[in-house]
Amino acid sequence: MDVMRFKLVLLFFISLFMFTDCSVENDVNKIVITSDDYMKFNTSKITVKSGKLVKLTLIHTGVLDAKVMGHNFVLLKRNVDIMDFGNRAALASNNEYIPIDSDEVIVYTKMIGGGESTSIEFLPPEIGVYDFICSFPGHYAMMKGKFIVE
Ligand SMILES: [Cu+2]
Repeated sequence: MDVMRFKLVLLFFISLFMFTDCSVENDVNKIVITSDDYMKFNTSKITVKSGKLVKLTLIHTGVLDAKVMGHNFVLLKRNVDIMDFGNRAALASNNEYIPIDSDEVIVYTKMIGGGESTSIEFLPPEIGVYDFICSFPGHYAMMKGKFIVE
């Protein structure tokens, strides 16, 4: 292979790599949410682009154990009553605080304690506004927000 052809081939692969890298970034909704020992999420509004994979990471920046200050991220379907759901979730300690056989949840993370993090990937639901909460007993009152698909 002569030098010219080698350079062309090299250029081709470099551009391919750059293009791939770029498009991957643009095709993913990368979301990072933090939570703490004070029963709070760092945000009450998450906006994602329709049709693009969501990579959501939940971080617990506190030190308290999951048994006393556990947090998760639960994305609810539309028209789900948060208080009603939250009260039933509180009884489901043996199921990550998700009511067994519930069809009200789009997606949820596992329950984590201080110093831990967890990630999930999912395709967003159809365009609209949804509620997200932490379903640890009593937390939904403070730990909730809007998940907007646009
Ligand atoms: Cu919580």
